[in-house]
Amino acid sequence: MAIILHVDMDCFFAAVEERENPEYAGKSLIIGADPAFSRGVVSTCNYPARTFGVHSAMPISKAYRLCPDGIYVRPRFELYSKVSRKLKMIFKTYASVYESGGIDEAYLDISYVGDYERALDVARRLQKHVFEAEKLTCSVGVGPNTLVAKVASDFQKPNGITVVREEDAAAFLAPLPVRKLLGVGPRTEEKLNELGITTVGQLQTSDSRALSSIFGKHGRYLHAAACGIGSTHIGGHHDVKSIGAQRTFFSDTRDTEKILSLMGKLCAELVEQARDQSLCFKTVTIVVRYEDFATFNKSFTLKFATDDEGVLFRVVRKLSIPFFQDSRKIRLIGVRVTQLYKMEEEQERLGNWMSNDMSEMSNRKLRALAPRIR
Ligand code: TTP
Ligand code: MG
Repeated sequence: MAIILHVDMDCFFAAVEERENPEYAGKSLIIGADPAFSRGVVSTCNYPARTFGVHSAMPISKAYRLCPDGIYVRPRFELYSKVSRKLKMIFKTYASVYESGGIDEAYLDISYVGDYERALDVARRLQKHVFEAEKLTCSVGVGPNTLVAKVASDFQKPNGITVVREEDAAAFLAPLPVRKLLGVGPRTEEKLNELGITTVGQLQTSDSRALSSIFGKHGRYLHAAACGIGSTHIGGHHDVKSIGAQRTFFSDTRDTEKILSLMGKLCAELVEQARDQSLCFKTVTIVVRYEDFATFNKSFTLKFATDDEGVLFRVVRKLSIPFFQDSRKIRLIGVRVTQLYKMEEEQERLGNWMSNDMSEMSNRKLRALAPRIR
């Protein structure tokens, strides 16, 4: 029997800023673009700000209308990445089978505990450990697979623990809106709602063949996911050839700030995933899909492999600029890194290339030597 734990930090960027700035305590805090310029979006906000209806990806101008007395702060991605790395070190001490789910979340296979009581114990210990070490709260979900565990971690935020046993999974999911399921984005949600399906329970009782005829292969997945059936396989990315992430905008856009902000987030995610596996990359590719579905790739290969987020973002920004000249709106963007090397091998390569004493340099210094494009 598999037992999977999913841990997700509470209002991550905002929580880190609150920790660093005690004067923000108790106030509504919104991390994102500068409301004075009105363009751009909210990255995240703390829980007091959420009571005004503010949420991630909302235009910052709308957030400002909803919450004019809030504190508005620009994101500091390098800081959040640093904290994320420390958190991941803590998470990893609770399971040898581990997978990062993004900058502030991870899946752990804790089947070794044997039963759900002990799993709850692990969840409590992990939460306490994270708080004591980093003064940040997280929410934890425990379930029979990654899908249920992820929904469970979101169920009692902030600072919650939700344990869902295999036999309770379908009933647990049933009252939730379909959007809560992994793989149901805004467009799938819209299509399901048009069919009169708004809750997971309605999806459970829908005819899976009818779903397949509308959604293709995804239809079968949707039905299984609604019933609480999911993967128990985590980690184990052997011989990774590439790491990539892409996102579709909720509505097509030509807003360069919004596009670059999402590009930044994708870069942070990619670097996170690369570092989790001690990988560094040499080739960076961006994908841009316009509103008419015309799709283009553009790549750049660095002289030496790196896992530096700043370098990655500079390359991505440079590659993106020509796409902003087009009159069409952008529907989807993606970032992919290939030519992956194990960090230690790359250090050796760099070390051989440079003088012997330079090969004694620390990781950080080596990273700083990574080529920069302007
Ligand atoms: P989430 O875990 O989705 O959100 P959160 O941690 O802020 O809040 P919650 O308590 O609900 O988990 O995302 C993690 C971080 O990723 C978030 O703090 C900021 C960033 N992010 C963006 O920059 N843009 C986005 O649209 C989203 C969803 C997140
Ligand atoms: Mg979170």
